[in-house]
Amino acid sequence: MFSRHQKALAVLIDPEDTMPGASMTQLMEVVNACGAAYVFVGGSLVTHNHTDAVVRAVKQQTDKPVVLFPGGLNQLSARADGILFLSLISGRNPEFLIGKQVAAAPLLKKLGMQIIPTGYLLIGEASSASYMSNTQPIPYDKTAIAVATALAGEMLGHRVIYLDAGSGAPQPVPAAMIKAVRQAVKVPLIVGGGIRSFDAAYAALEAGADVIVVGNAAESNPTVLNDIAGAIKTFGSLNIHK
Ligand code: 1GP
Repeated sequence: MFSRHQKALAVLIDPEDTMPGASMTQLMEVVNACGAAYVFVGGSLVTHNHTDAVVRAVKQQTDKPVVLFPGGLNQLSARADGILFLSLISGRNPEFLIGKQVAAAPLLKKLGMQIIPTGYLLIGEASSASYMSNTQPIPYDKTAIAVATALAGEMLGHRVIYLDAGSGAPQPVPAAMIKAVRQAVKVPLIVGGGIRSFDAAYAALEAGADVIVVGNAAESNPTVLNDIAGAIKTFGSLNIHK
């Protein structure tokens, strides 16, 4: 679903913050108009079982692929086009490396959606994701550890590497780290967390991100997506990938 040859924007909808309704409709109008390639759905802490209703509402409002980015087993939906089948390889918590995946696999097999094996790295400071997963993120300046971890993820068979500074991160993943990981692995690279502006998006893309993920900034001000999509356009691609 992801490509190393065309840069793309994914907009993240956290079902804890955005339910079907006026604010989702407003967000989806901008998502459709700005040329985002994907909608991701998921969150670190979702306290209800309405993810399916959120995915249904999103699918009613866009034809872009909807990809689950689940923080837990209560965030699955048969209506999604695919799932980032995450293994939290920056951490050492077996539940998030393999435990939840074992619990989810039989159900996912029945649902038949595209499974995207994803080596997931939390970067930077403590975040909701690091807290909820009981794992330590890789510090912003420990580039060599991020590179070694991403390499191990690729060697283990992950098809995508996702560097995430965490939702609402004060600083995005540093360009130097993205660049070093990009040089080390061949698989597509997703980068997210704290990307709120054209400049931050441009820096991540220039450093080698193939897909940038924007959540919080779009939830609080959907029109920022137009600026961020502009950063994608400067790299000559704004496309929907299947
Ligand atoms: C978090 O990468 C995503 O998992 C998006 O982060 O909400 O900060 O954009 P933001």
